[in-house]
Parts: sequence; structure tokens; C-alpha cells
Amino acid sequence: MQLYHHPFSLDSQKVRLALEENGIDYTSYHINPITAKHMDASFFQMNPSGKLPVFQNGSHILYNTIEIIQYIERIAAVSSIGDDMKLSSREVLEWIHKIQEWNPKYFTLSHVPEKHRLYVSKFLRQVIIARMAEYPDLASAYHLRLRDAYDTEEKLTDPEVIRSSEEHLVRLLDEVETQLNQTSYLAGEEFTMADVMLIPILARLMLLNLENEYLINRPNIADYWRMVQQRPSYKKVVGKYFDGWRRQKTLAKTWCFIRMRNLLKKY
Ligand SMILES: N[C@@H](CCC(=O)N[C@@H](CS)C(=O)NCC(=O)O)C(=O)O
Repeated sequence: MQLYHHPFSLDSQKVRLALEENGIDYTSYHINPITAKHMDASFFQMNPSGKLPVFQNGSHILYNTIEIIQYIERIAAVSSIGDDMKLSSREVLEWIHKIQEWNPKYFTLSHVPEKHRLYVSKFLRQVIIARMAEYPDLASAYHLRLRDAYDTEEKLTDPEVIRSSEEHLVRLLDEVETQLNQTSYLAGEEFTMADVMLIPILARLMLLNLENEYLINRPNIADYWRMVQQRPSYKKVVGKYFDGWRRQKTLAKTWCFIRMRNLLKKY
């Protein structure tokens, strides 16, 4: 089994946490969306949306985060005869869908300094244009991605788009806070795939330095956040890249790569 993913991608983190928590081995391929690796023709051919993650098992390829997580659960259930492995309950599934409804894209980009954001989006557009010329048979798929890049830029200038994404997040966090007043984990006293969906959102808020605004002022979430950061799956999927000093290292590596490619005009 292969997973094409990246530590910067929130949906990739969800899937990787699911794989770790279910003890599934897989071959990992990093595709950095900020350095436009998802626009490489070899990856783009398999996945013309360019979105991450992509999960492959033989000829079976999955692109949807929830479908991948449910597939992982089925693999774990099949390979754990007698170990009492269960599939997600209806309650867990409800949380999974509710959490997936929040799209982190505009919220995240609106909290990245404009100077950096515009630099990266221009780089991405240049890469797409270069690939279109190199691979004429993929030009129409690349063209869609180019339009999407312009559309994203335009949406980010609309305060209503940002406001509604923030409000959606606040509603979700308030609901989580109420739930965590009654149970230790999101869907009861046991860690489930609902928690796997939530943790990357909390990690994203930490990465954007928004812990005080969104997490610390919700005491149940703050306690939960401290607890789940102790899990080996969290350390492997998120902590290794973003805890403490590692965050600067991870961000600097990507930033240097883009600066170099831009300087050399190598798209
Ligand atoms: N296909 C996924 C959505 C994946 C998605 O939006 N991935 C983001 C990262 S979390 C991505 O690849 N963004 C890069 C891009 O759009 O260029 C799903 O429906 O579950």
C-alpha cells in the first residue's frame, strides 16, 4: 500500500493518524503542495485534481479522505481476527462527516502573511504554466488548476469568505467543547477515528499561532489537546515536523526550496 501525502496537508495528517492508530504498514511518498510537487506530471497523471492525500492498494486508488479512513478500518478489521477490532459506529461517523465539512483552505491562507502567500501562489502558477507547455496532453487538467489558483486568490480578497470559514470553525469547536465536557474523547471514553479527524485541526491552529484565540479559552479542548499530543501517532505524524523548534526547520526547508527555484527560474 502506498500513501502520497505531506505533513503540511491536513487531510494527509488525518489519514496518516488513522494508519498509525490502526497499525497499518505502508510506503510513504512525500508530495509537498507548497513546492508544487503535486503538479509533477508523474503524480498529476494518477491524480489530475492534484489534491492530497492519495491512497493506493494495488489497482485500487482512493482520493477521498473519509473513504480512505474507512478502507483503513476495514483492512485493520480483516487483519485482526479475534482482536475485537470494530468499524466506526454511527456516532463516530457523524463526527467524521461534521469535521470534514470544515474546509481549512481559506482560513489557513488568510492567516499566512500576505507577502509569503502571494510569493508561493505566483510560484505555483508559474509551475503550472511550465507543466502545461511540457505536457500538452495534460494541458486541460493543468488549466483547471490554474483557474483554481486564480479563484483562490480572488476568494481571499472577499472578507465574507474568511468570516464564514471562521464562524464555521468556531461552531465546530464549540460543539467539540460541549462534547468533551461529557466524555474524554470525541465519541466516548475511547479514542476513535473521530479524534483522528479532529487532531489535525487543533495542530493547524497551533501551527498558525492561534492556540490562545481558539484552544486555550476552551478548557476541555485545552486538556484534550495536551492529552492527545502524548500519543505516539501524533508524535510521528505531527510532532516530528511541527513541535517546538522543528516547526521553523520544516517551514524554512520548504521556503528555501521555493526561493532557490524562483532565483534560478526553474519551474
Ligand atoms: N480529496 C480530499 C480533499 C483533499 C484536499 O483538499 N487536500 C488539500 C490538502 S489538505 C490539497 O491537496 N491542497 C492542495 C491543492 O489544492 O493544490 C477529500 O475530498 O477528502
